[in-house]
Amino acid sequence: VSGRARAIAVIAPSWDQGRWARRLAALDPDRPVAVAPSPEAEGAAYAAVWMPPAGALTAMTNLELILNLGAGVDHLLADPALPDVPIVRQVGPDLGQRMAEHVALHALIHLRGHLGFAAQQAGRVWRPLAGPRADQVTVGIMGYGAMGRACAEKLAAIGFRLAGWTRTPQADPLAELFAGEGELEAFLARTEILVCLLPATPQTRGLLDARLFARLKRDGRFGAPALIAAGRGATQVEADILACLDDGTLAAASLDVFETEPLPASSPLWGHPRVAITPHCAADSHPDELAAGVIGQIAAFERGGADALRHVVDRALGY
Ligand code: OXD
Repeated sequence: VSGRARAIAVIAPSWDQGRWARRLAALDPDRPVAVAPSPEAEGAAYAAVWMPPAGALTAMTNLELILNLGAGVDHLLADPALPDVPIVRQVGPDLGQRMAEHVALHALIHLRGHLGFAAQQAGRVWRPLAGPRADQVTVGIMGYGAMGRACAEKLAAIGFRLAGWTRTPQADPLAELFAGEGELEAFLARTEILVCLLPATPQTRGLLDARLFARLKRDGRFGAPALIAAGRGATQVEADILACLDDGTLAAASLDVFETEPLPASSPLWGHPRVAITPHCAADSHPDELAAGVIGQIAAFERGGADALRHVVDRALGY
């Protein structure tokens, strides 16, 4: 409608859409914000989405830009009818801070053998266990983008030694970085606590399997390695995680993501004494924190077009 700002549609049916819409409208009062499904949402230029139902974006004939309200875009890219407009995702400091809190907590849980103490407490057992210090243990981060870097900062402050694995070669004073398939072996050979933040792409599907866990470092002060998975469940083979926990290839695991979510009640992971489970909330998106970034991206797009956008998704790479 001429004279009116181009509208935003909020399409996030598994979240509190009204709250996102109210927050976006409060920050950009001249711009209509509509919650889907509605004719207003269907006519909007901008789609602010989290796991939109299949077809919801195809129906938006005025669509110019998709703003993914989380970091991962695997579910968007799985839609064969996804409109050919730019997609931006969340990569900012808020999600980085949350992910870093989660990863630092779980790295310390494994460093200090806390799952063992929890089991002892349940049995009223008083038995001190001494392990290594953080500076004697290497945490290896697979997926060393903005979130991986945020984790590295917190882990370095605690004293951990750090390694990172990336798709293309990078350098970082905080961590020894390894790139690509060719350097995966060297990365795994020094990693004692493996943190996986990788997106789900055809290249990462099922990467965390028994063969990979067997290549982690196990002859240091830390002993058998631990896994912290907080990227996407599609990157892991849960049957292998269980088998490796049971045969000692892995000492323990912290899992925030799963092959099937919610994790089915029948999964043996739930009751495993050396598994810590969280329900995919390591780095949740909060409208109060992220709405300003969404509005900022739209303002940049209206001023400078697609070239002015940040954190644009590369469809071929899948993130
Ligand atoms: C995300 C997530 O992708 O929370 O942001 O999984």
